[in-house]
Amino acid sequence: MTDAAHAAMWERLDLDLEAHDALLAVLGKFYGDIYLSQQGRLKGAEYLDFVLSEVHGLRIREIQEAKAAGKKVVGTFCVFVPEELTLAAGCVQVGLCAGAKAGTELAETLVPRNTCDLIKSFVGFKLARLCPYIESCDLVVGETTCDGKKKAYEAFGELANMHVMEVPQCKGPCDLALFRSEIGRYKEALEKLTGKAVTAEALAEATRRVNAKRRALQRLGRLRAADPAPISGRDALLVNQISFYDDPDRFTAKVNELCDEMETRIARGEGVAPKGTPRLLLAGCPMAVPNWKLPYLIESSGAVIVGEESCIGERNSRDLTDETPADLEAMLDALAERYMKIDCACFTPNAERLEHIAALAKELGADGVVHYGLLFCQPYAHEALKVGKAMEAAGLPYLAIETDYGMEDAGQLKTRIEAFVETLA
Ligand code: BJ8
Repeated sequence: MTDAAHAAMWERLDLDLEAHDALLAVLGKFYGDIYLSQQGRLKGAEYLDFVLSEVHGLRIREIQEAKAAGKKVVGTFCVFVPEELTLAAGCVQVGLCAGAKAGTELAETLVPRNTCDLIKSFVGFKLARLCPYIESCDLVVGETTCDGKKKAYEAFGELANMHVMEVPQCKGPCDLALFRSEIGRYKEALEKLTGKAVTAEALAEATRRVNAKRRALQRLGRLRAADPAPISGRDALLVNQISFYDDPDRFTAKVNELCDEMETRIARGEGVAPKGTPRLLLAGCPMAVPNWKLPYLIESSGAVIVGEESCIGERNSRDLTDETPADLEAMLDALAERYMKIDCACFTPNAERLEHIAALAKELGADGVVHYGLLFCQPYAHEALKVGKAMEAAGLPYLAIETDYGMEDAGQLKTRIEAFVETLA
């Protein structure tokens, strides 16, 4: 696709072309510095480079072609939106990434200044007309997770066609029943959007496809237990980020190819960093594209990241949806059960998250845990304290970091990370 064809497509989507060009230039430079500078990358990382280089190009064209063929596009911000149902309704689902500082001043006209950058980013991208994914959506699905998001959706609903799912805050039987009814309400919203009923056959097929994607990510996650680490944390994060917007079947095939290559590399005793390099588990808030700051700082400080306990990471692939039910209602029950296992910090109590982090660190042979909290994120700030105590009890060195999307604190963070990594060596 030529530059002119790209530009014409973005113009049809009513993007601010000048600001969008500037964004892509910054993104390209950032990607070059953080990704292309890495040594010993897997050959399969070419897929990641290609997807990223065409993130606003070929993938958007595919989505436009799907729309022209009658498909609807659904945008999401959270892993509570069941992709199985979206695909069963014949729609394309895309994650609306929200990982860059963009349109911040505009965003602050709709949300308070002391709102996390993830929220400001999705509001800013929309108001500044910078994101071809948002502009391609026929429906945007929000969810009542943290207070910041749910109040932001009230404002965002003025800008886009929105459906908001109610996510309970506790995990008792009545909460499961509530979420089950929300699954039914989401199914109805999709049926209204497409004019077609979701069938049991379509949902069974979609569940198999989404589970296949999760199985590929689980396989990749398990291979990261090897020492030397067969893939960098940066590339593994990118795999997880891409999982939210690439075609699901292509993604699954490519990740399995990447895993084949990782197995060969492990058998040869090769990796991205020498055996014995300090290994860290990154836990906390999700890191959407292009939020690569902290992984870069960690991996340029003498450590390698071996896992991400995050929604753009293991939390999103840990649980499969039961594929055995044969009738539609039982399949919807299975979806509610699977999604209510997610251990987001928005739940109270949320002790299972502490157990998951300790277990994951052990499985991956992590030498320590770094907790990432996004500035102004209350749920993860609270849990950072609890995770610290749990890691102390598990005998795991721990560093809690709170930061935003800006680079102003990069030097200070690097000093803290280097000091932490030195204690592990
Ligand atoms: S299931 S983690 S994707 S809500 S960083 S916006 S929590 S103030 S992102 Fe999340 Fe779903 Fe939970 Fe996962 Fe609020 Fe915190 Fe901002 Fe956050």
